[in-house]
Amino acid sequence: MKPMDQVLETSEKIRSMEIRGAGRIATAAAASLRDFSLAIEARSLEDFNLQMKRAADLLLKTRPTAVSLSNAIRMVMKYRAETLASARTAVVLNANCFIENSEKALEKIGRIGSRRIRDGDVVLTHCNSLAAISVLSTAHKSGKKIKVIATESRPRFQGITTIGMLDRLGIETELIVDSAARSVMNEVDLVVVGADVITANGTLVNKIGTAQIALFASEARTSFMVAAETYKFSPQTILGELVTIEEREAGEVLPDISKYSHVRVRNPAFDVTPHQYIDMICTEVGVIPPEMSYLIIKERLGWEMDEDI
Ligand code: RI2
Repeated sequence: MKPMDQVLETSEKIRSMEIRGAGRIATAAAASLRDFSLAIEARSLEDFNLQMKRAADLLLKTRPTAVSLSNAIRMVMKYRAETLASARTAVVLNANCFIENSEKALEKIGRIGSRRIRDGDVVLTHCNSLAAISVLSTAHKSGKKIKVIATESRPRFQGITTIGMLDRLGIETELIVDSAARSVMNEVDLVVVGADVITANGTLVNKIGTAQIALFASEARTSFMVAAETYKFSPQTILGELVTIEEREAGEVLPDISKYSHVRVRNPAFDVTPHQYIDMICTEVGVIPPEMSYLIIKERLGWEMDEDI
């Protein structure tokens, strides 16, 4: 396989959602860039930089919403080197460092977030988030008896992946259709979801359906926690950039649209939850109120105002 074919293959897996989940696409992109850097033959440092940039651009274009992808690529591509050999070493180091930190972050989020779960709690989760599942599994492993209610998460049914994971962990789980979220909310003690993007003012962009669950939770006075690694925060939003909401193919919602003449199927993959509905964001550096997101971006992502302007 040619080096670029490996990048194309990973890009296609991310685009088609064979590899999915904000964290998983980020680590897959980092690993792809690392493997590409080791496999390419470059005539000079400039040639290496150019080839790396092409690969990074390909991966970046796969899914437009999750900022984890651009943050991961930015971190890997932040190499400064004088020679070809040191450039390669730096890319490998950056990528491995990102992947390792992201694994550690998941563990820490689990340890911190699980403290908010009490013995006997009922927790509702939406879609399939490794960060949210880390919180649930850590609570379960620490001996707390919990029950999880998981939504199906149409149209891609990531909820089925979630119930499979929870089942393997031995956690008592109930599966509901997305529209049953309000019906069960009065039984729920805590909602835990993941994040695709958290903006500078603490707004959450996550799987379609999250915003209505947050609204229901707020109405029922149920706590709402977001579990997210700090690389899910968006530096671009400090500059006023809006988050692009990915619209996916109609066929994911309705396989045969051809028999209708006047119907258009809309399939936004994510929605926006205002920070007022979020009680806490559990990151690897601690639990923060959403209003502190700006500080996470400045301090954790080492992001400077003049970058990208
Ligand atoms: P982790 C997923 O996006 C879901 O929206 C999920 O909440 C989020 O990524 C975070 O997942 P998609 O790829 O990074 O299913 O916590 O569209 O695993």
